[in-house]
Amino acid sequence: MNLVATPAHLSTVSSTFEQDFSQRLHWSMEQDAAIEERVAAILADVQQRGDAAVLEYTARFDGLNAPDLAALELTQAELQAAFDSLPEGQKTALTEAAARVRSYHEAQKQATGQSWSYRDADGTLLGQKVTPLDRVGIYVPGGKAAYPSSVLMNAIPAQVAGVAEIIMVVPTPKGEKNPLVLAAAYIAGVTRGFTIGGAQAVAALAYGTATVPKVDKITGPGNAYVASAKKRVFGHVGIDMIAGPSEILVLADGTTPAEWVAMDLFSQAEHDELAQSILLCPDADYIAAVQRAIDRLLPEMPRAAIIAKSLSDRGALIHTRSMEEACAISNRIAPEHLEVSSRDPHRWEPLLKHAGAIFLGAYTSESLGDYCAGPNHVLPTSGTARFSSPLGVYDFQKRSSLIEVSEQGAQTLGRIASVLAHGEGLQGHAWAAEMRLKG
Ligand code: HSO
Ligand code: ZN
Repeated sequence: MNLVATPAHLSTVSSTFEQDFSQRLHWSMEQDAAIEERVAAILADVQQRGDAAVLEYTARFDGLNAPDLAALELTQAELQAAFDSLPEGQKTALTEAAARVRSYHEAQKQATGQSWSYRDADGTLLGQKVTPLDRVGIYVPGGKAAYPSSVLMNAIPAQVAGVAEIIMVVPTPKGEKNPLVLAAAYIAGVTRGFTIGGAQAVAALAYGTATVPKVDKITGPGNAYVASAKKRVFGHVGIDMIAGPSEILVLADGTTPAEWVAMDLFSQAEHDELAQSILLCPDADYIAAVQRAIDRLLPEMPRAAIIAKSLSDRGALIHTRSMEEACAISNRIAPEHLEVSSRDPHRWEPLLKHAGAIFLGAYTSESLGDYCAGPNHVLPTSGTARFSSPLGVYDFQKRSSLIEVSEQGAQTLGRIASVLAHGEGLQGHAWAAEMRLKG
């Protein structure tokens, strides 16, 4: 991993630092034009031909042949059987993780997902009614990145929100099902599942086919085809976010064992060669210790090649002048995961504004958050934590405004509305308000 030069004070960051830094941080949101074209064609085809088109693409791209789409549905019995046949240790871990994720999201619903109303002085009732989405689709990637934990993180908040139907799609090349994914679907309360994936699965969920029901929103990560398809169907259905490669930024004061920090950097780097791991620290000796730990531990890692590529292309160990400066740089990066690996994390936390999830203290490894701490691991990446939030119960709810104007309120509001409606030249609006005025 490269040691990026010490930045000068933030307001006068040196131009080479800025350049090197922005190059490393850069993550193109642009889609490949060829992919865009292919995805557009697949979406149009599925919209037109429904089941038959989905079946053909599944045979072509996943090598999975079936007489009809119904044959690619996962039955509830199959999901349950997958769970039942897991080794005890996996059953317990999955169950405990699901319970913690559920409790966290229940607390979130309690705090942020309730209807509310009040009456003003005229007795007029004003409020907001919160309701769940009726039906959502969850995309679960297949192959290398098939994460059962992501099934929990997508399905549980939907269920807690009160979504009646949760439809999971998961590409299943050659029909080889991942038992942990099916078991997680069972534990999380997925209603129906189909072994389809790619743009064709997104299209099936967005438009509906004879077999796959049309949903109201599609969540979950996927490859470039899935990302492109989600963007294209947005508006027709809701989507959550377009997830980029994983990121971790560790703010260290030099008091955590260097191996712990090295492994935390590895834990995101091992996801993907494009993943990003950054350390910010005011202590040069500690940075050198982390570098030595990286060199020592890397050869033992089963995914050493991916980690090495991710660290050398996009990683950085950055020597800052102070922890305050490290916090300011972190805010500019707005990382997906931010570890405050400090003896005194609560001193720094108030300075941190932009991050998908903030992990406080030496014992809080990011990996615990990925699986079982409770908060969601679907988080904004690529600097989007500046304006967006973790996936949550609120993504599976919507709000309707509630208004009940009293007779008295109609007098007060009627006079205001009448003036404004005349100002806009809308006579019907004005008269609707004026008719309710007394005398
Ligand atoms: N860190 C990933 C989630 C994940 N990690 C799943 C392990 N499994 C999201 O950024
Ligand atoms: Zn992870």
